[in-house]
Amino acid sequence: MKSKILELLKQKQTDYVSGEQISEAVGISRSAVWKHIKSLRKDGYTIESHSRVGYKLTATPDKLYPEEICSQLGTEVIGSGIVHLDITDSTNNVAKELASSGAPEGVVVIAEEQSHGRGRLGRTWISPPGKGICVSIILRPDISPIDAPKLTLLAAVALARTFNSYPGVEPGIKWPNDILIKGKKISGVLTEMNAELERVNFIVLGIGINVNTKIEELPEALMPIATSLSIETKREYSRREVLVNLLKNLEELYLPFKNGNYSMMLEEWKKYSVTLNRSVRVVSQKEVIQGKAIDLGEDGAMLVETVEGPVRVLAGEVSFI
Ligand code: BT5
Repeated sequence: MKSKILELLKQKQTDYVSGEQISEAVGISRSAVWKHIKSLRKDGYTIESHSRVGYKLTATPDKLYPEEICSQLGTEVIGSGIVHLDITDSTNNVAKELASSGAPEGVVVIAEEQSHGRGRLGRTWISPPGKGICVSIILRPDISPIDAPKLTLLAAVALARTFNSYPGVEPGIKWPNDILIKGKKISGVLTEMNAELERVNFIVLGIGINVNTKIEELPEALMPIATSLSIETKREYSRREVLVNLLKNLEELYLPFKNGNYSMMLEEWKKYSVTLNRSVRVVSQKEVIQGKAIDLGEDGAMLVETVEGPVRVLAGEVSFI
């Protein structure tokens, strides 16, 4: 009901819509219309009301509400459902719970704030409320668990495409899951999986983006290594627009991936890579590998030329040397 009313108010834009028109169009009583208007105001929408003329929407809050996202998506799979939360511990946790209880592919969980945003290996993702994007997407590809890392690469390409569409922003992908701008991290991907030996049950792609985050809003330790779209270009962005852009890019890459077509995506990854052809140190849970990053395998592994010969690296933290 609320989104229908919102739609009506948006259609009229500068004009008033009478309570009677809304009640007829939506099929509810005038007092029910009033209740929904109150609730929309509580959500942050500024709606003027005048006794004889009705209601007029004058401002939309900077929130990632499903009504605002859905109307602009036009996707088949990604965004098949949208869950919005003002605050949660981690959108990946919520998405995993939803997926475990049967939520379909494409469901997106968005939070304005996370109290325990996670990175890989127990690390933290910091996101000042309302400044960035914290989003998790449920996927159910028919793939084997060893192919799951490709989805991290796919998400990185979708992010790079998204950032690349803003003038003055040149994104680079640092293997496997960081998006950098001028060497500083603007976004990270946390891919989590629920699988059996041969089959993936579901994958949750968790993505964090610094959009309008100011450097002083981040902890001191991150200041020298983090950046945001607005730090880079000295202007504010509609988080809604950035999210819609990202979800569309994800869909554009994911639909072919589901049909086994991902070689173009891997080529695009290489185009955006800031890791290939660089001297790197990769610290994994088992070992430290040092050498030149020379290629990206079909499986998402990075090929490092070491003094003892080429080594395939499947996971780890890269630093440049
Ligand atoms: C990542 O891990 O970069 C994955 C981040 C994924 C976050 C999203 S938000 C939505 C979803 N829900 C979650 O709980 N998580 C996902 P990793 O490569 O391990 O990097 C973590 C490191 O990035 C930290 O140790 C910090 O050094 C750095 N970091 C943390 N917050 C940052 C920020 N806002 N901007 C830049 N760097 C940050």
